Amino acid sequence: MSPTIRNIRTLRTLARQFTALAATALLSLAAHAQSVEGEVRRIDAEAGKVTLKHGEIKNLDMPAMQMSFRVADPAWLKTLQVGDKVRFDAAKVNGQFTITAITVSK
Ligand SMILES: [Cu+2]
Repeated sequence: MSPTIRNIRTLRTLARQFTALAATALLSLAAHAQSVEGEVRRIDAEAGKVTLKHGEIKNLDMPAMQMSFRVADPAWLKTLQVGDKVRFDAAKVNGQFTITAITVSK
């Protein structure tokens, strides 16, 4: 076997291993549940904000309360309805409390 063919085989093996790793990483991302429980109280599409009654937000050192959040993607607001139970992640982005991920609980 020529060195070139051996190199190509090694590259193919590496590519397969990389693809398998990437798939595993994606799966673990998909399995990651948003960390905070909440309930939608008000939606302000124009302002790109949603008011949630939420549980403790550990990464923001915030107790349970009701408050309004900016959403990272305003299109998410169209998927929400007042009364929906949600799980979400929040962070402080440019000084504003911002929802970085949100899913409606089934
Ligand atoms: Cu709060």
